[in-house]
Order: sequence, then structure tokens, then C-alpha cells
Amino acid sequence: MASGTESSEAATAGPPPSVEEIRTTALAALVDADSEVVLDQWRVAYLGRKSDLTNVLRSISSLPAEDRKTVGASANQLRGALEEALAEKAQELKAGPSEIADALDVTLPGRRRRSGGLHPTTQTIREITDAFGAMGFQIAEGPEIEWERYNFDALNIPADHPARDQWDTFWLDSPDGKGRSDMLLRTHTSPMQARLMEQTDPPIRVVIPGRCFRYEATDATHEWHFFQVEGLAVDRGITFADMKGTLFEFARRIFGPERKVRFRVDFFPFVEPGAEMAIDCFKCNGQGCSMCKGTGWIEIMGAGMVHPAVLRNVGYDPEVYTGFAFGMGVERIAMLRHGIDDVRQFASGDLRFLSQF
Ligand code: YSA
Repeated sequence: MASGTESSEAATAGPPPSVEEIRTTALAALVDADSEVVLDQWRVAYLGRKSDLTNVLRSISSLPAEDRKTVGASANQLRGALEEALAEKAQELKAGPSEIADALDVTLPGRRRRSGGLHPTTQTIREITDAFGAMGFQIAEGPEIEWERYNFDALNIPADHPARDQWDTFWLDSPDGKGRSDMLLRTHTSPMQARLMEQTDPPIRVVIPGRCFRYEATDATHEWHFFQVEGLAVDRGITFADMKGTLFEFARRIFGPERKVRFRVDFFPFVEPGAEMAIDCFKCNGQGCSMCKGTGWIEIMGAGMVHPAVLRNVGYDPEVYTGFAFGMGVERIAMLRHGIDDVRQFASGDLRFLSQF
């Protein structure tokens, strides 16, 4: 800033500054004014009797006639603008520090940035697919909106089959809006078995993670949408023993090297024979506890040898090719591994739950 008082102002040598130069210098100096004293010094320097602006105004009468009007107008405009800026700055200083300045307390300790993480469902899907990947399985994905044909018919579940009731779902409206179409939100990942077999010749070894939907009441173990991982292996000469060996190895990788595996007969229209696979409870080592409901066993998936009718539906000769398939609920596996007691937590969006993983 020029000088502290009017008396200390010194005339500077050289040509006097233009009105625009005065404007630039004055407004730049005003930005730094942080007290009433400094503000008064600014007023004296840029609006006072000996200021450059006052000198310009005084010199107007001695200017050539053609310059008087323009110089006079711009100098007077600048005086008004500087007075206004001065008043604003005075107001600002009087009001005290701004909200922004207030909010910035450099003495406060820093705020920790919360880093994101993978959803527990995603983590579990990756662990499951990694375990099968290590055994030579590929990963595929399929559509969540599915044709009735793939979700049911190709899997040996015709329209009148009672098994359809078990997988009742959300149907899409027909295009005329008067009924249901032949498309639905898939109830399981098994339709991808048929899709893949139609597109590929054996050998097939694939796992298929994906979201499924069911029109059912929710409770601690049932959601209306959840994830499954489907598995399929088809080739010449595949046997039930291959299935048992593969799923046994999977259970050891996911639940620990000590795990025992139990297969019991179960029914799914798309396998023959069908099985339910359970592992011995990793919490009580098969002794019986709250986790395994006293049985010593925890059911983890449905499985079986691909039904000859399904192979025929996709154009494979069941006399040449055999295969096994399986399907497991991802959230249920995550619940077992982490001791989670309510499946509805997964889609709750509750950070208190999610940040534990
Ligand atoms: C069976 C045999 C095969 O060769 C291939 C796949 C299958 C599985 C079959 N497609 C199926 O969906 N069986 S299932 O109805 O018993 O569901 C499989 C798993 O999905 C269940 O064991 C459970 O873990 C999970 N699940 C089913 N309904 C659920 C659910 N998870 C959360 N909420 C629901 N409502």
C-alpha cells in the first residue's frame, strides 16, 4: 500500500498512472486490508487528497477538451467504485471472520478418510469363484431377466410341474399389459446351464455367480433377492465321484482343511441323482451347537448329475456326455463363515454392518 497518512504520501516521479492502473492497484491492495487501521490507510492512499485519483480529478480542467469528458467520467466512476468497495470491506471486517474461515481450524487434528471396501457378498463370490478357478473352472455370467424356457422348461420343469411352485417369481408383463409375458426375474442361476450348453461343446467347466429373485416372504434366512453361484462340468465319462471330489475340495478351501462332507439324496428336476451337500459344523466340529442346530452338519448346496433330459434339451447326447451341476446361496455361505444371523443385513446398506468386512 502507498503510505500510512496523507502527510507521508510522496509524489512519485514518472508519468501519472492511468485511471485503470489506479483501479487495479487500489482493488488489489484492498484485498489484504485486515484491520480498520489498514483500511483507513488504504482510504487515504487511494481516495485521499493527495491520492493519484484525486490528482486525476483535479487535472481534468487542464486536459484537452476532447479528453475531458471521458477521463472525467471514468475517474468519477472509479471514485464511486472505490468508495463502495471500501464500505463493503469495512462491513466485512465488522462482521468478523467468514463462515468458511470459521470452519477452517488448522489446529484441529485431521479427519480420517473412510476408505471403501468390497461388499461381503462380492468378497464371498470372489472366494468361491477363486476356489473353483484353482480347479480349472471358468467364470461366466448371465441375464437376470430370463426366458421362462431357460428358467424352467429347458431344466426339465414343465408348466404343470409342482417344482415350479417352489420357485415362484416376478413375471414381466406382456407387451399389451394384459397379462404376464414369458419373461421373468430368474429364480436361480441354473438357466445358465442350458444357455452355456447350447452355445458350447463339451468339455465345460464353469461357475456362474449372479443375482436371483423369488416372490417370497422375507425372514432371517430368506430374501426376495440374493446371489447364487452355479457350477457345471460336462464331458465324456464324468461321474458322481468327480462331483464329490470337486465339492469336497471346494469345502476344504472355503471352510478349512479339516472339513468332512456329507451327501444326501435330494430332488431337483434337472439332476438325476440329486443331492444335498453338507459339511460338518466348523464351529463345534460336528458335536452339535447353535450354528448347526444341534445336528453337527450344515447344508451348503444342492447338486447332482445333469439330468439326461436336460442334456437332450440342449442337443447333447446323454449316451456320450455326462456331467454334474451344483448351486449354492452366496449370502448363506457368507452367513456361515462370518456368523451373520440375518440375511436381510446384506442389502440393508447399513454401514455399521458393512464396515465390519
Ligand atoms: C441344484 C442342483 C443343481 O444341479 C444345480 C443347482 C441347484 C440349486 C437350485 N437351482 C436351487 O436354486 N436350489 S435352492 O432353491 O435350494 O437354492 C439354492 C440355495 O440358494 C439355497 O441353498 C440357499 O442357500 C439359497 N437361497 C434360496 N432361496 C433363498 C436363498 N438365499 C437367500 N434367500 C432366499 N430366499
